[in-house]
Amino acid sequence: MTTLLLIGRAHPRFREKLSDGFELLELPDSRPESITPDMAAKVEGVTTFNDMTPALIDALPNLKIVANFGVGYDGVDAAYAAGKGVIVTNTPDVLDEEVADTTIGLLLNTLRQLPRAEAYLREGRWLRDGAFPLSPLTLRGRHIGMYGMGRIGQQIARRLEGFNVRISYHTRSPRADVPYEYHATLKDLAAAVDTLICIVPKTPETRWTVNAEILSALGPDGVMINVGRGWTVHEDDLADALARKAIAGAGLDVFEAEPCLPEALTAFDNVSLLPHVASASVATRNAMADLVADNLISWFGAGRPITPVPETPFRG
Ligand code: NAP
Ligand code: 8YV
Repeated sequence: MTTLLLIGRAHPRFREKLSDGFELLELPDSRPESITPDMAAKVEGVTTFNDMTPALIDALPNLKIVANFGVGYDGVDAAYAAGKGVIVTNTPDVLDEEVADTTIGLLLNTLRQLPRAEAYLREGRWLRDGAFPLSPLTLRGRHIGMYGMGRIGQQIARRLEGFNVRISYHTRSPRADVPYEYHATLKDLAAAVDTLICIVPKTPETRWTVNAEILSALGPDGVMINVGRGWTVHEDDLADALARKAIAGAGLDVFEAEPCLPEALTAFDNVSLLPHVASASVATRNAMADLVADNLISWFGAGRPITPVPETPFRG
C-alpha cells in the first residue's frame, strides 16, 4: 500500500478521501529533523500547506509527488522538486470566485469604511452620537488598475465590470482575451489609475514592487488593495505613504511576515485589514482539500496529476 505523509494541519477531507486507498502518516511540523526512518523508507506522496524545503524533499528519498493546499506554492521549492523528478501540484480554479468575492468586499470595506460603521453601531454610538460620518472615499468614478490578470485577477475584473468602473491592468505579457487597457509597466499603470488591486504570485520579481515610487504614482486619491502575497508590498513604504497622506487608503488580506504585521498599519482609519481569509469559507477550503486529495489519487491510480505546477509539467 502506498504511504502518504500529511504535513502540517491534516484537513479532515484528506483523511476522508485518502484513508481507504493509502496508509496515512502525519507530521505536525515541516522540519526535516522530524522525519522518522519509517517515513523516510515508505513515504511516496505528501500534502503540504505551502512549506516544502529542499531539505524536507531530501529527507524523503522515495518521494514522487508534493500536493500543495493552495494555488500559491511559493513555500514549495518546485524547481528543486523538478530536479529530483518530483511532481508538485497546487489548487488553481476552485478558489478563484471566492477570492474575487472577498477582494470586492475588502475594496468596499476600505472605501466605505463599513467595518468601522458596524463597530460604531455595535458600540451604541449611533444612538449616543448620531449618524456615522460620511465616508471620504467611494467606488464611484474610480479607475481600477489590476496588477495581475490571471485566473483570480480575471474574476475580480469581471465583478468590477458590474460596478461600472474603468479597468486597466499590468502583467508581463498583454492578454489577447481581456478587453481592458494594458500598461507595460507597473509604474505606468499606477500613474494612470487611482485604485490598485494586487493579485500576483510571490516570486523573486514581485518582491516589494509596490513601494514608495508606485504609491506616489498612485497619488493622494489612491487606494491600494493586496490579496496576492504580502511580499509584494513594501509595508514600511505603505505606512509612510499613509502617514504622509500620499495615498488615501489601503486594504490588505496578506502580510509579509504574517501572522505578524507592522503595528503602524493598524493605526489608520483608512486601512482595512483581514487575516488572510480570501479563500476561507468551508465550501471553498473543502474544494481545495478535495483537489489536493484527488491529485494524489489520480497520480497513484491513473499515473497522472490533475493540476501540476508549470515547473513540473506532466509529460505522460
Ligand atoms: P495566475 O493565474 O498564475 O495569475 C498570476 C498573474 O500574475 C498573471 O496575470 C501573471 O501575468 C501575473 N504576474 C506574475 N508575475 C508577474 C510579474 N513579475 N509582473 C507582473 N505580473 C505578473 O495566479 P492566480 O491563480 O490568479 O493567483 C495569484 C496569486 O494570488 C497566487 O499565486 C497566490 O499567491 C495569491 N492568492 C492569495 C489568496 C489569499 O487568500 N489572499 C488566495 C489565492 C491566491 P504574466 O505571467 O503575464 O506576468
Ligand atoms: C489559502 C492562498 O489561504 O491559495 C492560496 O494561495 O493563499 C489561500 O487560498 C492558503 O493556501 C491556505 O493555507
